[in-house]
Amino acid sequence: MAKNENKDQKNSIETTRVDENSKNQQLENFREDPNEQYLTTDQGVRISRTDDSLKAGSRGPTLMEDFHFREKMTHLDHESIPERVVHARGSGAHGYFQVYESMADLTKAKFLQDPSQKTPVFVRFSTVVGSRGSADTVRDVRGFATKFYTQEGNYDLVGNNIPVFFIQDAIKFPDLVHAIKPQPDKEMPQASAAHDTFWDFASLMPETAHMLMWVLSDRAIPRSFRMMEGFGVHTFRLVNAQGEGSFVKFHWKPLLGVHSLVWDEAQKLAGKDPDWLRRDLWEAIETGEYPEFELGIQMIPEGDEHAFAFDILDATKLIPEELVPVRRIGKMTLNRNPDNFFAETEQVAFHPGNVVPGIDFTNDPLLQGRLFSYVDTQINRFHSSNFTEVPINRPVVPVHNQQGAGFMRQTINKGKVNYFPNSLGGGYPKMASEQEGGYVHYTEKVEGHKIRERSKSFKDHFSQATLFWKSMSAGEKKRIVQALHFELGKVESKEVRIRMVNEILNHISYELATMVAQGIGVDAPSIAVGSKVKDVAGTIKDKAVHALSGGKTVEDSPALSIDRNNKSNSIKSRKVAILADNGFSNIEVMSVKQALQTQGAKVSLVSMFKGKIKSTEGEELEVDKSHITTGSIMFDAIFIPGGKESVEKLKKQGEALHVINEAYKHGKPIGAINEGIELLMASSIGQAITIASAEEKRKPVVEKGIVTLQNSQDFTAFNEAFIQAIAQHRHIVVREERAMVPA
Ligand code: HDD
Repeated sequence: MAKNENKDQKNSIETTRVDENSKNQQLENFREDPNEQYLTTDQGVRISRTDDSLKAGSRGPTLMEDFHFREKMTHLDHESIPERVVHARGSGAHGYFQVYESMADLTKAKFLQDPSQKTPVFVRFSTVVGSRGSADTVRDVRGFATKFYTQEGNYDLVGNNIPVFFIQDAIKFPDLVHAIKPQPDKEMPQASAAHDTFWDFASLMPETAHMLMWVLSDRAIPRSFRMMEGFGVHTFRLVNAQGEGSFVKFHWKPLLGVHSLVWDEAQKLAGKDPDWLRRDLWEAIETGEYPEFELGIQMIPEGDEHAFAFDILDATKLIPEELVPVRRIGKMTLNRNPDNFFAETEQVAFHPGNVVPGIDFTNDPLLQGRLFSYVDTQINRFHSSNFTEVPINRPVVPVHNQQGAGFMRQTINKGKVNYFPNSLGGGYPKMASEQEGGYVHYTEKVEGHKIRERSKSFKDHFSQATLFWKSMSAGEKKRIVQALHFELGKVESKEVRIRMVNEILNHISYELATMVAQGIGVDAPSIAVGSKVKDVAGTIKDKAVHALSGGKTVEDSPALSIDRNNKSNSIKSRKVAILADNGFSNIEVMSVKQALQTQGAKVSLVSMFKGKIKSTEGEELEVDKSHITTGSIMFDAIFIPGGKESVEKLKKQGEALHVINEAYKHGKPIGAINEGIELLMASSIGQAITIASAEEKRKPVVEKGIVTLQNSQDFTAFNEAFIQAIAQHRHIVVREERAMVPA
C-alpha cells in the first residue's frame, strides 16, 4: 500500500515536470551518430568492403549469400512510405512555447498555467495540394501544425495560414481534394488550383467563396513560413477547473509581421529554388534568427454562442478581430532544426483529436469529420496504429495502456494482464479522477433528430467574402484580380468561367466580377446582385456588416489586410544583394553592409563570377553568389555601390540590368550611390524615375522606394533612408508604370 502511494505521488500530474529540453532528451535515446564508428549490418556485424558485391569470380554472377548486398538493397527498395494525401510537402522545426500569464480562469490545461514553464513543440509547415517534391512557392494554403509535448500528453493544434476553410461539412472534403488535385485522367497540373476541375467545383459551391478570396490574395504566396499568420480555424472550447466552458478561436501572430511574394516572383522561384520556404526556415534557425509566433485567442463567452450574424460553428466564417479582439497569451520560439527529415518531419503525425484536459471540441461539422480522418490516413501511411511510438510522435510523459501488438510494436508491455477490469494485475493501469488529470469531456447538452441537412445558420456564403474584398488595399485588390485572371484564364471551359463570374464573383462584388470578366474572355455581368442579404432571422440587410447582436458592426476589417495592418517595420533577416564588379567603391560597400547587418539583414555580394573582386581602394572581396546561381527574386532589396570601373562593367551585363528591372517590377527597394545611379538609369527603370534634382544632391533622395545618394559621403543618412525603404518591404503601388519595365 505504502509502495503504491509513493508511486502515485511520483506519477501525479502536479509533480510531472516538462521543460524546454524534455523532448530533445527523449529523442537523444534514439539518435545514431556515425562519427568515428565502423560501418555495420543491421545486425551489428562490421563490414570490410561495401563497393563490390560478392561474386563467383570477379566477372561472375552475384551470390545469394551476400547478406550485405541483400540488406543494403532491401532497405533502399523499402525507403518510401505513402506521402500525405494532402499537405505532402512540409518542413519541420523544434522549439518551445511559453504562456505569458496563467490562463486558469479559462482553461485548466497545465501548459497554459505557469509562465516560467517552457513546453517543447514540433511544428510542421506545409503546402496542401502539391506532392512531396513540388515547389514551395505555389499559390496554395499553407498548413501550420503544432504539436505541444505537454505534461498531460500531446496537444496538436492543426491549423492553416488562412482562418477559414473551403467547405462547411467534412463529407465534402473528398470532393474538394479530388477537384483541386491533378486531374485523374492526365495527372496534371501539379500543385495548382488553376485548372478546370477545381473551378468547376468552386463555381458550383458558393460556400467556397470566402476562402477563395483568401487563396487568391497575397496570403497564399507567403514570403516565408516565418512571416505568415496561423489559425486554428474552427471554434474550439476551453474548459476551466470549475467545469465552465467558453468558445475560442486560436491565432498565431508572427513577430516578423506578415509578408508575401508577388506572383511573378513566386513562379520564377518555383524554378530557380523550389525549396525557397524550406531553405529560408532552415537557414534562419541555423543562423540564430529564431522564428517567433505569439499565440492569440479570441474568446466568446458561452452565452454569446448565437450573438453573431453568422454561426460560430461554420468553418467558412471568421470572427472579425474588430468585433472580438485577439488576446496574445504566449509565445512560441522555433530554435532547432530536425536531425533527420524522414524520422521527424515525414513521420510526425498530427491529429486535431489530440487534446489535453481543458481543451475540447465543438459541433463544427468540419471539425467532427476531421476527428475521424487523421488517424485513418496515418494508418495508411504507417501501416500500423503503432505510429504513435515513433520517437517524434511519443509524448514526453509515460504511456500505459493495453493497446499492445500490431505491426512494428516497440514497447514491451510486462505482465499477463492486458484487459480491464482486472484483479490479477492489481487493477492497473488504473483510471484517473479529474483531479488526477483524467480527461473529462465537456458535458454539453445535445439533442436532435437524425438528419442529413445543413443548418440554416450556415446559409450566407458571401457576406464575409465581400467583407474581405472591401477590406483590401487598392494594391491587394488589384492582385486578387490578377490572380483570378491567371487561375480562370487557365480554365478551358467557358461555361465554368461564366459561372464563376456570375454565380460567385458577382455575389461578392460587382466591381470584382467586372474586372475579372474583362481578363478572361467573359461578358461582365449586366447587374450587381447580392448587395443585400438575409440573416438567420430573415432580416434583410447590407452584406458584409457583421454584428454582435445589439452591439457594434464591422463593415471594414483592416485586420484582414496585410498592407493595412499586418506588416512589421523590422529588416531582421531580410536578404540584400550588393551588385558589383572589379573597381567598386569599398568604402560604400562597407558602410552600407555594416549598417544593414547591424539591423539584422543578411548581405550577399553578387557578381558575374564567383571568386574575388577588387575595389578601387585595392581591397579584395569574396563574391558570395554568381548571377547564374541567383537572381533578384532571391533578395528583398538591391544595392549598387559606386566605382566607375565596376559600374561600366555592370552596364554591359544583361544579368545585372535584369536584376534591377526585375527588382523594380516586384516592388523591391533599390539603393544606389554615386556612379551606381548610372546603372539604374541604364536599366529600363531609367524611364520611370527622375532621380535627384541638382539642389537635392548631397543628401539621400527617396523616390518610389529607390534611395540614391550623389556627390556625398553622408552614408549615415543614406543608410537610414535605405533601411526605412527595406522596412516597408515593397513599393508596388507607387510603381504603377512598372508595366513598361520588362522582367
Ligand atoms: Fe487536414 C493533413 C490542416 C481540414 C483531413 N490538415 C493536414 C495538415 C494540416 C491540416 C496542417 C498537415 C499536418 C502535417 O503537417 O502532417 N485540415 C487542416 C485544416 C483544416 C483541415 C486547418 C480545416 C479547418 N483535413 C480537413 C478535413 C479533413 C482533413 C475537413 C477530412 C475530413 N488533413 C486531413 C488528412 C491529413 C490532413 C487527410 C493528410 C495527412 C494527415 O492528415 O496526416 O487526414
